[in-house]
Amino acid sequence: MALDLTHIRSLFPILDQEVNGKPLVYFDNAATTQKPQSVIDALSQYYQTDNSNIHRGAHTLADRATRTYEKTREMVREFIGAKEQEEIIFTKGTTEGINLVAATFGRKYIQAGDEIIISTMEHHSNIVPWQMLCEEKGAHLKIIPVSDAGEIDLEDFKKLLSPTTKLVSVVHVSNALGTINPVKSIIDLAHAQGAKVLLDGAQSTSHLEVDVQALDCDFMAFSAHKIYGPTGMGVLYGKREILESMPPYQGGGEMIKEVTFEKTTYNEIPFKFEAGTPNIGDVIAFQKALEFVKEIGKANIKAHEDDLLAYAVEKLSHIKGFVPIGTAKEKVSVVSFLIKDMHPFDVGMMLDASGIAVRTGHHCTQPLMNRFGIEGTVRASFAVYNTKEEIDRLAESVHKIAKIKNK
Ligand code: C6P
Repeated sequence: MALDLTHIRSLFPILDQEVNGKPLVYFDNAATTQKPQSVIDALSQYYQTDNSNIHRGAHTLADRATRTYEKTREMVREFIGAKEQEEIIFTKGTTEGINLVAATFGRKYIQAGDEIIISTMEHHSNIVPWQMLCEEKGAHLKIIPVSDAGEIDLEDFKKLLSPTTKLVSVVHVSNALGTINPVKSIIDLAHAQGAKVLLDGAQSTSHLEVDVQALDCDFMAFSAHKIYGPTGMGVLYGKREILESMPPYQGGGEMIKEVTFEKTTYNEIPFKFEAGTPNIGDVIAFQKALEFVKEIGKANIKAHEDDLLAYAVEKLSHIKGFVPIGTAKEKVSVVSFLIKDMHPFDVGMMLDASGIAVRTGHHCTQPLMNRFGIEGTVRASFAVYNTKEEIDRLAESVHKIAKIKNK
């Protein structure tokens, strides 16, 4: 089904503006997507009519806010195909979700000599928490290599797996390359060795149909702001029995059943992991982003983005000096590249001067950049509201920029 892009774009007020005298082309969607008016309105509406602290008050507003807030939990459950609402923990974002698992599951289950496996293409937020944990516990971090195309070879992964592997934590879709990893096979292989698996779903949940039960992952973390939702709100999914066996994350209000100076008992999941007043307004506003995605349909979004990716690769690859970084067979709509003899930062500045927003640098994946022997890339990442005309503008600008050094 061809999408009505004029209509879709009209839902995103920010897109209708000029930057540096040119119509904005927003190609930094892997960093954060733009928000439809419905999300912006829902946030404002919450503060205008419902603002109250949740789960505590005995008054009407508190009750209304609580019910609306909890509705998001059910919508998220459906969005990722989880079995139960209690398996959905609200966080600040992917980073907090991963840190939560490291601080609770890690604290309890990872011991000296144990091994945790990650891949070369992880975001720093799926590297540093494990390094910190390994240092504290005397455990070891093992790294799955990536090929020149930016892919994981399952044979390499199998060689790292052993009975001492306690956790495998891998990115579902690479933010820097766009690679879609073979996570179902990774999960099955890890489970066969008795290891648990965490998926970093920051970049997959916006592009792919994700079903945590079909995948059988033990945890998955993602951020609302990359799925047309607000910043400061994210989700950690975990299987009930594992979450119930884990110690709490932070101590405070909401996560307790009863507190005395002698002993505190903890609340049930998910509240055990949600200490303090949460980001109520943004959690509620996220409903509108989920509705937006559902209305268009993930399959239609994916088909449109795949079309944009193929078009962009075709256009850009003809440009002299264009060097793609990450050419995996299975990819989402991310084009990471260099222009020969030019610094990515300079390319980004020149594109910005033409009204085109891309991200440049290491994309919080320094070990991956080291693997490719580069400092960083220029990254254009597409979302549902982007068009082929915008890609024409990118290709035209890249062509002009590349000509400076590639006559
Ligand atoms: N990547 C990018 O431009 P937070 O910041 O917690 O919402 O998400 C962190 C994160 C974790 N994993 C992956 C794969 C990610 O892509 C990100 C965020 C942004 O690529 C900002 S660095």
